[in-house]
Amino acid sequence: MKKKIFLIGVVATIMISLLSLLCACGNKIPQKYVKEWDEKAEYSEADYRVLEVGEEVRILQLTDIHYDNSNNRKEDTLKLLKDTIEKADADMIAVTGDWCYMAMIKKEKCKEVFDIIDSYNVPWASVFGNHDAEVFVTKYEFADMFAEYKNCLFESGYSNIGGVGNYTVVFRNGENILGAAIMVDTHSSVRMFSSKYESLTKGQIDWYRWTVDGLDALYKQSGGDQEVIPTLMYTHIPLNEYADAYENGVMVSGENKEKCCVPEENTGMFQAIKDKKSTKAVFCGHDHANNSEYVYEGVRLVYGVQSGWCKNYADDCIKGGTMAVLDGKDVRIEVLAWGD
Ligand SMILES: [Fe+2]
Ligand SMILES: [Mn+2]
Repeated sequence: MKKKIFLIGVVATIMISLLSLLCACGNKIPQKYVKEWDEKAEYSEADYRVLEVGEEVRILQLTDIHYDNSNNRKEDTLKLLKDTIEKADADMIAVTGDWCYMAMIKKEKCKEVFDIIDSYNVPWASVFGNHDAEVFVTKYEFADMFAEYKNCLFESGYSNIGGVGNYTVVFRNGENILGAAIMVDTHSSVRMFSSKYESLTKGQIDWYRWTVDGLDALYKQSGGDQEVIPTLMYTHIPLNEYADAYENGVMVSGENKEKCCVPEENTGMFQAIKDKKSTKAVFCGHDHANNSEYVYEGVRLVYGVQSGWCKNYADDCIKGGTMAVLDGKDVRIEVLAWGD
């Protein structure tokens, strides 16, 4: 019996090693996505995309759609997406990852969801979830797919700071800048099938600081009258401070029905957010049973409401989308519950 268990262990180890190797090979950066960041370079027009908006900007967050075989309500999911987008009347849609677990679905199937979102002619941005590129499909293959959609704002971003899809969207009303959304890739598990998560890199945090400085200079040139340009951050895996907020923060709304699955190590993004005084709110997904909004040390930490279903996980939680309205000073946050 022991021998049998040992053999199973050996086979499993070989399989995992082979899969890891396969993924490692797929991680090579295609030449067209190589873009080196130099901290000393000046922030320029190439560093952000612009969205023309009115006097306020409405951003609809959709998250953890999971259009894969863990989703036992796929038809409802498509209906939820359509209903929520129609109800939201948003200027931008931000999808914060876990579109579909790629080990459980074919790439083409995932495009059904992209097609629906793109069909509304609302610009949409996305960051990756831990499951999107976990097996078989790389983030660069996703980037290729996103590039086919005329309303998609996704950018792979600098290739030497860590992650794929760290980028910025500036909201402009004529000559005035209202604020910006900063999209941050929160990576995957430390190794395949683990529920321990990688941390944000030093490169990403340095890039964030540099980006806020650059954005603020633009903002001031355009006549911005706030102390610092107001920004929102969109990610997938919650920052470590979500767990701290759960313990010590002030809950504004919603509920948490599971623990906050944060990275093992806190590398300091929240400290950078506090130092820069720009980011009013952070929006994440990942923990499907959590949809709380906390204020923690002056920053709003928001869990987006899940926009899909996974069998036997958070089935009884509110589903829908999360609306943020940025008016050039502050942000109002509202849950759009599906079925209400
Ligand atoms: Fe998820
Ligand atoms: Mn996730």
